[in-house]
Amino acid sequence: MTTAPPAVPVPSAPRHRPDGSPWPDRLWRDATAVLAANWSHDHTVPSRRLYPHQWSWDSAFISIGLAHTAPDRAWQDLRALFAAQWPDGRVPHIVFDRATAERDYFPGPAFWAAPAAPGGTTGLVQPPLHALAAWAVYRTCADRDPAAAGRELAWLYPRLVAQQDYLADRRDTGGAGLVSIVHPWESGLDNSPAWDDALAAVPADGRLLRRYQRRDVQVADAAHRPTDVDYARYIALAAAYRDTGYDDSAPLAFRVECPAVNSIYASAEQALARIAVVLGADPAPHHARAAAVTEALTRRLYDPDTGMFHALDVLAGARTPARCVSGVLPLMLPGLPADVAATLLAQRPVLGMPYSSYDRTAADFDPLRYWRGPVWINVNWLLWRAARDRGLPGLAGELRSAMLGLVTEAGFYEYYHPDTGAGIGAPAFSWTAALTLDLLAHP
Ligand code: 2M8
Repeated sequence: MTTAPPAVPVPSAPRHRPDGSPWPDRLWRDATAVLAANWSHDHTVPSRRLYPHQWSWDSAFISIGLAHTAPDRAWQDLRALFAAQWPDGRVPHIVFDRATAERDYFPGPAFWAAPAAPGGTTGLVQPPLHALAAWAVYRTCADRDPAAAGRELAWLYPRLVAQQDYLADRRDTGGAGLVSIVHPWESGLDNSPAWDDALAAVPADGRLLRRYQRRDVQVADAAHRPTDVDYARYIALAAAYRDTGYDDSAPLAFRVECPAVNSIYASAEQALARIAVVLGADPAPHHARAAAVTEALTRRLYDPDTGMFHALDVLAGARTPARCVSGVLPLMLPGLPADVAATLLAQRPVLGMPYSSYDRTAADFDPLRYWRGPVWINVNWLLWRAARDRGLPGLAGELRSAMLGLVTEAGFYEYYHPDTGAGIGAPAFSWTAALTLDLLAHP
């Protein structure tokens, strides 16, 4: 379904820098052009070279931006992803593009294939951001074509519910109502120091990397990517899960409760409650699960001594001491106790502005290596939304200016150097372009 480039309406809302001068008009046009160039048949790829397939939470972020310029593509991106949903409800973390060669991404479809599993996808998941995205796309599109937006929402709703039910029924390893991830890739914050302790228990078998070849370091700077030791562990974990037939009840070496994943999981229930009201369904179960997850998250992952949340290694029964941006993402949750929210807001000196992915004061803070220091637009966008929802216009304004400043100066990169603002990782990166559109549309 390759169609002509979409129309590009420029928002009428004023969009000015803090000093009153306007953000350049080219930002809107260039962001739109990045998304048009990354459109592939029926979905958007995160990056043509580094990530040439469809990624789950990328599609959620991307649809939020596309809603402003190409509503049909916004819905289509979500549809393509949910068309690949597994019978057990899981939404795969990658849907492989059949037209893309196996050698263009590792680990590709042949690596993930398992006898009883649906083909053409991985068996991992990513943060369930899609209900929030569906609601955001609906809000952007409903004024223009309410009937079409309502139809899309009605198609997605049962699938979004099944996605949440899979996580609730199959991933509550800790038994407290939180989701456990079984691989760092499931967090989306793949290389975060939050996983270092839990990963240390996973053997790093170098033979795995001799048998397979990393593709990422052929198309990106190796200093910006995970080390070979970490990558060997990623491959070992993925192969072990695959060899169980993606059985969540099998003994797996990595089971971690991540504050970011669980914040997004709870936020999804809030979005589903809003969607349910529009569709005439009952919002009460969604409100109930959102409240229960918020309570469990605070009880299990919050550390009053550091004033932030920390990932919990369920198998070892230990919280990581690492202070990562995931540890302040519970700001997304309206039900968070006010005193806890206040301590999260006080973490600015640790994480900086815009927020870095990791503690800037830590000895192993790395401004270049992905998720171990650099600034990411997607998590800053989530915090910007949280600040707006919490009635913190000062913080929301600072985050918006900081993000727009980065993309204006450097372009739409995958991530940014926290000190110099230089773009790192993949250029022409889809979620950065998409979320820029959303920032520009919301002064
Ligand atoms: C990165 O992850 C992939 C594996 O899923 C990779 O490194 O190959 C992460 O930043 C992840 O959050 C993102 O969804 C993906 C595609 O942008 O890239």
